[in-house]
Amino acid sequence: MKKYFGIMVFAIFLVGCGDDDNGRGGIETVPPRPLSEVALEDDEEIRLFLQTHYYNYEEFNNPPADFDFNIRIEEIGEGDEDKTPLMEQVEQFSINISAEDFLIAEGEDNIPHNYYVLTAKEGAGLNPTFADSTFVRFEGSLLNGQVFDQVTTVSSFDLPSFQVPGFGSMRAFRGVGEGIQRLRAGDLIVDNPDGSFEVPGRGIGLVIFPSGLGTFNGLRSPIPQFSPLMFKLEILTTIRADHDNDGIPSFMEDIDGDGNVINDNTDGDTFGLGILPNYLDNDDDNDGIPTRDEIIIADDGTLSFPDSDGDGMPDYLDADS
Ligand SMILES: [Ca+2]
Ligand SMILES: [Ca+2]
Ligand SMILES: [Ca+2]
Ligand SMILES: [Ca+2]
Repeated sequence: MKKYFGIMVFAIFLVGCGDDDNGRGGIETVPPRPLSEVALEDDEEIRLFLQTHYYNYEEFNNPPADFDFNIRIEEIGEGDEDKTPLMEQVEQFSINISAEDFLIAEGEDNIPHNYYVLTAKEGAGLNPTFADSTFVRFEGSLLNGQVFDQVTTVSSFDLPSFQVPGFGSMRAFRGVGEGIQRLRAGDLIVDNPDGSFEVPGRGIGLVIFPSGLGTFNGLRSPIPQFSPLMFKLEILTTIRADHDNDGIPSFMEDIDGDGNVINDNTDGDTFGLGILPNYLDNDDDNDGIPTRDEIIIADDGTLSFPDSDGDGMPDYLDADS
């Protein structure tokens, strides 16, 4: 806990100055620590947590009649020594993060960040892609169990939003977007007589990620700086979005194939203060012909991409054809 002491004092100072709680004041005045150093430290903390805790897997394996399908995590203590630790039940993934993703310190590119996903109940539907629009329930907490955000009805998450650089509210929880993609959605939506609904086939799981996939050095009370985070997730449905309605599903507008649609902007054009990436642009090569008129959509929905001048660049991305 010692390392947080100075930060607590700073947080109190910020409140005293009437700053908002989104941490922007802190970003300008607290120098961020190196991503690589924090990533290793966070991973150690997460792995220790996974080795010393277990979840109610026995209930998920043989659900009692009144089971609420909530993940409950306990510390392995006296009488629990025979429980299987989370470490043996999670899958480990890794993605690279660069300092520029936070619009902060320079010089640290492609630093590996491990995150861990537990599938407590496999969904009956599809895996969301990185460009899908999803409907989920979630509960976000610190590793000590303190809950800082929760939606028990339904929340809509457009997954590309988690990859917009900077400290926007979504990028600060990129690990959530990654976790959602590793779980499966439900299939059928069942309406209840009282007007509510349920998705019995929904996927239920947990993602635990380092602060480089979270708020990092941002101040978002009550999350301390450089804090690993944990989210329980229920994936209700996922929609293969076509954000710009040009006929090409958004996940197919990731031209460089890096799992991120924000950084693909063939014609380099802008919109307002930001860029207009292909997945939001209905004329990707800016030749005045809508993408929809430069591709072929068969009756069964199959797409094909003509290349009239044969230069290897399909017409819809090729300004001179
Ligand atoms: Ca599209
Ligand atoms: Ca991309
Ligand atoms: Ca075009
Ligand atoms: Ca061409």
